[in-house]
Amino acid sequence: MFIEKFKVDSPNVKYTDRHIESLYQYETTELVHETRDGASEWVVRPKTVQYNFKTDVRVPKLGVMLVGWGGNNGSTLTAGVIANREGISWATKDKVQQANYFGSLTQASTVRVGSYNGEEIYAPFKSLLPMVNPDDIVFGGWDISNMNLADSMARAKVLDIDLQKQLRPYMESMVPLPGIYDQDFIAANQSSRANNVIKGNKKEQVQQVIKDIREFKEKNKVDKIVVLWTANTERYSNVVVGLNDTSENLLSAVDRNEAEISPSTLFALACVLEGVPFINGSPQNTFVPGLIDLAINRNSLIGGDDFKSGQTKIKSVLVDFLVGAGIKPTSIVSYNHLGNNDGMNLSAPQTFRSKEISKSNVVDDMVSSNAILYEPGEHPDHVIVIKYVPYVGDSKRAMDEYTAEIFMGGKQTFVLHNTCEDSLLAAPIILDLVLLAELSTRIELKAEGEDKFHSFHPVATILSYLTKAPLVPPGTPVVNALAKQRAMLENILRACIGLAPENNMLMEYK
Ligand code: NAI
Ligand code: DG6
Repeated sequence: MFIEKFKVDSPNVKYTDRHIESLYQYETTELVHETRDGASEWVVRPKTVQYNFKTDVRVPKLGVMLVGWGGNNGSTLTAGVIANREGISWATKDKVQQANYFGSLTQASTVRVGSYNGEEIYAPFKSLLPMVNPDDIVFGGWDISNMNLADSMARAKVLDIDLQKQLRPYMESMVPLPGIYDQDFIAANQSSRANNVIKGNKKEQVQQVIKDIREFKEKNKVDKIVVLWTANTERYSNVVVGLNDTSENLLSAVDRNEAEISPSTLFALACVLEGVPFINGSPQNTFVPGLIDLAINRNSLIGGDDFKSGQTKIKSVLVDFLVGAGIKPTSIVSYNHLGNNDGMNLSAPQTFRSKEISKSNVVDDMVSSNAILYEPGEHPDHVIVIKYVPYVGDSKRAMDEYTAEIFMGGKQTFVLHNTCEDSLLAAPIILDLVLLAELSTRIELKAEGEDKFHSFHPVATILSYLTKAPLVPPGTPVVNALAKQRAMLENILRACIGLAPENNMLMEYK
């Protein structure tokens, strides 16, 4: 059964005009290595930590500024949100299609809230806490191409033509602001696109981005802005001592106009200086140590890296299942071919390398969780291939072969073939990222023993479910397994309304 919304009735939860406050018992464990009577053993002690959560319920008017707004993802997301807001439907060769948010965790998935008369009751994920309604988002952003969003949507060749015709009037007047173009960081094949660029040195470019954010906020009368990079994949920046290793060094490197500071780092820097959340949807190391350092010092949210849309999502389910079942994946070979501008940019070795790194490390936590299957340091062979095939356009083909060792030396091989429009997978993920980033800036918490409420750590691990290479604070474990990532996010939001984590024990029926 489905319910639209619910309210929690508990002595540990208080609803006021400004906040939802909850008192929450976090059940965890403490491990110690003890020596008793000359023998050493691991001892696990259950531990309860009390937390107070306080969520500001005043949902702001949100501005979302996309870097790479005119790209396939940027134009598809903008079009999709307008189509939903305006209730647009269109004719396809199969049926009359209504706009929807399929693929969005916040808008199209549900959470279990309990049992009623022996029936499981589900509510929308977005009903857990007050979130921005996508209808109310004002979109804007930057692109090194000056094409308006209606023409960008046509260039992307993602959406049905009847839908495009209906959306054109809404999108023609949307023109991206000039972007920061540095041909050293993206493929040479992108140069013909770059007709809309911010001039000046790096310091001036950062100042221009800050000015753009302020003007956008003022012009559109929005309360808050979130900026998200969905521009081309860049090559990795070199991390160099004295250049970008600390916040001070990064800032003075920008002042010196150092060549090795990438456009994405400049955008992120502008956002951190302005206290605006910044999310990186591409694989490059935008968040060099100096930038992370600055974001932590200024408590400004950063999240990333690289949207987890299709092949990697399946990988982080399948390998988790295999390793969890005691089966040993030994070889994973992932081919991709695609014909959109992202594919063209990734045909250069240095940008491909960024994507290869991001796609390769996505099973590490699962492998290292099972020392029965893997020797220390042992890892499945994991190969990533990406080829540019213009004819298939945005309709990416992802082909995977998984080989695993089963009982008594047997071998099991899975072959997967996935075909779908890449941007239709990415757009709802972008929406979730900005909505959840905004929400997380309204949550404060306090563990027992702490005297003041504080925000989550500015490196937003809460967004991990949506990214291939989750950015985590130094010393924090990286979790790639999809079910764990979803559970983490859902359970934190449940804690904010004083509900226990979803434990699937179903004791009511035992
Ligand atoms: P796209 O190439 O269609 O769009 C990128 C846009 O960024 C282009 O319009 C380009 O002109 C613009 N751009 C390039 N450098 C810029 C800069 N410095 N400042 C402002 N604008 C700039 O690519 P698409 O398909 O939209 O993908 C965007 C990014 O998302 C890529 O890096 C891709 O690897 C990443 N991504 C995409 C996924 C998907 O499923 N579609 C999944 C994971 C990541
Ligand atoms: C080549 O695979 C193109 C990439 O931009 C991917 O489409 C994108 O990174 C999505 O990857 P995945 O593994 O999440 O499907």
